[in-house]
Amino acid sequence: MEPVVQKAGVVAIIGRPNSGKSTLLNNLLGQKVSITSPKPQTTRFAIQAVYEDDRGQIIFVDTPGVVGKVKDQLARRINLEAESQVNKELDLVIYLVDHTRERDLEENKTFGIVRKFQGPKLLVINKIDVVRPTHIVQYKFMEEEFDDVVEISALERKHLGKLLQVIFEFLPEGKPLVQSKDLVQPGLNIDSKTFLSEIIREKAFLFLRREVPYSVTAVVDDVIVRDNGLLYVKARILTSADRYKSMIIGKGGVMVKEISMAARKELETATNKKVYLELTVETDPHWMDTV
Ligand SMILES: Nc1nc2c(ncn2[C@@H]2O[C@H](COP(=O)(O)OP(=O)(O)OP(=O)(O)O)[C@@H](O)[C@H]2O)c(=O)[nH]1
Ligand SMILES: [Mg+2]
Repeated sequence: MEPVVQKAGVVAIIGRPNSGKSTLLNNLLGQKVSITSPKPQTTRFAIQAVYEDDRGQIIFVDTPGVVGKVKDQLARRINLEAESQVNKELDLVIYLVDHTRERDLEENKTFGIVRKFQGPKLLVINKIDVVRPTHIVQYKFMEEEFDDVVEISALERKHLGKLLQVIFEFLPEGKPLVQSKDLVQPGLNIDSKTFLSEIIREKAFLFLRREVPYSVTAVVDDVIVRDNGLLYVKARILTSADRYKSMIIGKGGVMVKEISMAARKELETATNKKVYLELTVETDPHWMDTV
């Protein structure tokens, strides 16, 4: 039976770096739209994606985590992103916390942003698949500031159904905000070239150490479907300094090869095509000015 009441709304996922926001978004959608990694500020811009079922439509907004210590202008800009999303029209905010880490200044900075939101707020405690260490008591303390609390494991997809149910409860009645027929993919603000470059950046984040990932971005210049069905992707990793460039290339090119191979594999799964990835590394001291 068709339900009579349809719900619709915009829901932002806010949380400190690494709390699992992008993992949650991908697993709610059942499809990757946002890259993830164990390093903070993997997400650099807000990513909007649509979830839909017979209860209605949710536009999720995945936001970058706010870092405590700002090291460069990129981090400064990324840090403003979550706050600017909260100032937009939202129907609900999900505050995603990682109970395995202590509440600290960084966490409180993020909580400060969430607090400013006047509408309904959910406290979502992530990573419950991890038993120890836990600082869950510090987070439970905040319960009364929220309309509801849900414990989940974004990674292991635990209680995501329950979370969706609670989200729908708090959303207003309304018609879908985007027409499903216009949707080719759930991501609203990422075109296919951007998505391919994000996958490459994700692999760079996974393989590169220390501060090197923060010196890079990825750009896709060409995507061509060849006659034999092969997808040819020409891309560049840009880095801010020569000393990083040699680290990204690695001895005899091993590092860039590793990044490239991992990216190619995932691009093949994502596009369902054989992929040839031509990946080069370039120094561009000004790339941060253009993103
Ligand atoms: N054990 C466990 N790990 C998780 C869970 N959710 C996410 N992670 C891991 O936590 C790390 C960070 O996940 P992301 O989804 O990239 O975190 P994020 O909040 O989007 O981080 P930023 O984009 O940097 O703000 C990754 O290594 C994930 O695999 C979970 O439920 N359990
Ligand atoms: Mg993220």
